[in-house]
Amino acid sequence: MVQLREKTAETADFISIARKIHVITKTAGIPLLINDRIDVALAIGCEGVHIGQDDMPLSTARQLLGPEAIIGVTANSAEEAITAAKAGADYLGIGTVFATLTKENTKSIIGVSGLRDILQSLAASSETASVKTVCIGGINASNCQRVLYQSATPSKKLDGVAVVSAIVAAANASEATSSLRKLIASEPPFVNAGRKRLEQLPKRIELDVPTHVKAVAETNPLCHNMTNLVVQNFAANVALCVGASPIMSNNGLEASDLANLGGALVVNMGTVTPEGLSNYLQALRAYNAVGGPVILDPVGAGATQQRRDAVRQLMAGGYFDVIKGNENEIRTCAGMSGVQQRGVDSGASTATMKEKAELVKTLAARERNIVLMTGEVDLVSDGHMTLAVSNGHKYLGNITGSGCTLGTTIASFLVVNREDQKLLKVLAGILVYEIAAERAAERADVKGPGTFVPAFLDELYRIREETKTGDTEWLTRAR
Ligand code: 3NM
Ligand code: MG
Repeated sequence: MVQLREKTAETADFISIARKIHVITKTAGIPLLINDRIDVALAIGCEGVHIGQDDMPLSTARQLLGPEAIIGVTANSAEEAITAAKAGADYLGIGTVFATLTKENTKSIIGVSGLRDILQSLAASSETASVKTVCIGGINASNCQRVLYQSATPSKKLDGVAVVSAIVAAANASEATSSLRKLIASEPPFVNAGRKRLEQLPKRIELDVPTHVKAVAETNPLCHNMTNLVVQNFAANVALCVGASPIMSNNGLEASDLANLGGALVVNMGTVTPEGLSNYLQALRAYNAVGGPVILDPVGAGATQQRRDAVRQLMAGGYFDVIKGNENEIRTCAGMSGVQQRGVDSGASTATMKEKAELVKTLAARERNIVLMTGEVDLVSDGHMTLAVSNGHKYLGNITGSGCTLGTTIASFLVVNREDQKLLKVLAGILVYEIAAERAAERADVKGPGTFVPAFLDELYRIREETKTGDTEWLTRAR
């Protein structure tokens, strides 16, 4: 549909523009709606109007335009959406999804999770469940597929998207429109791999885990780390030991070339700066565009305002296949208020295992990805099934970068066997990593955290070499 949105023209000019456009849309068989101005719609006899919350009430517009007219209403909250749907709106324009320069005085930026909440509220009642919906605000070719995918609830999803600048500010409006149409009719590149849901923890774990360990060792997948300056060296060594091919680059400009080489990306915001953040966002878009797996390590996410903002922008800026963090970091990602974190340590928790598992599962279901909360017991969920892993060793908490390099390991595992379930590959990465730590800590030459680090690298390497030859005894330690 075309909506004519004209905020400054005199009425006579508005009507004249509208008439000309209506000739075009009628020829194409496409409805034309007028924004706000019922009088203009009546004057030219077009198909309907779009009204905002501060415009003429829907019931009055309906009286004036009749039952056949298409009337759309702007909704910024679940309450507004439900009211408009019950009052007989034909569709809702839900927004503002992302900050946009196109409209002044947008009420609030609801993000993809706000959009999803509104769709869920509409789905809850039969009176509102069938209203058509589009989202609006900052939607363009780079994010429309992800927004449609991540906002979808099991019972209601968007019918489409509404855009202004993505078409009218494009060099070629016609090409931009057909490209958007193609995009929204297909799923984003990142859903194709690993989307089969894991229905139960398979007996196959003894088979699956070694398969993935071998695949990493044999194919040396590229693992692109945008990581903090504390762990660059260690992360590169861990990647090499599990069999991946690491590249450490924080330069967003080369991310597109790297993404095209078919690897995975780790975004670790341990030493985030404003410039770093824009590099991460650029890289995230590049990997999303080709469906390359991306893992977010929101280091110290709740510690400072800068970090909270960075997490929000990253999660709004693209799709992460995996979000991995400690309890506080995961809470921050879930957008819970009142999370104050000291430094990057996880701090003491008062939550029960059940509450933590619920949080992990809810966030994964909301983001339609995998969420891993590390701790003494690691909890990992795809939004349907949640697994607990209790391997590992306390030395991992006494050295720097153990969380970050787990992210690197998992990223390396996400690249291989692309059709297989992501949850199993994440599990494989965790098990290799934590069982290597247990074996290292038990070695007679390991006296503490200092001697642990090289022994840990050795054990990562040994586990992969053993697995290559078919020796999977190490996996019997999995808990
Ligand atoms: N309504 P662009 S946002 C017209 O939130 C309009 O209700 C909005 O423009 C709302 O696609 C918006 O260029 C502008 O971001 C959308
Ligand atoms: Mg309006």
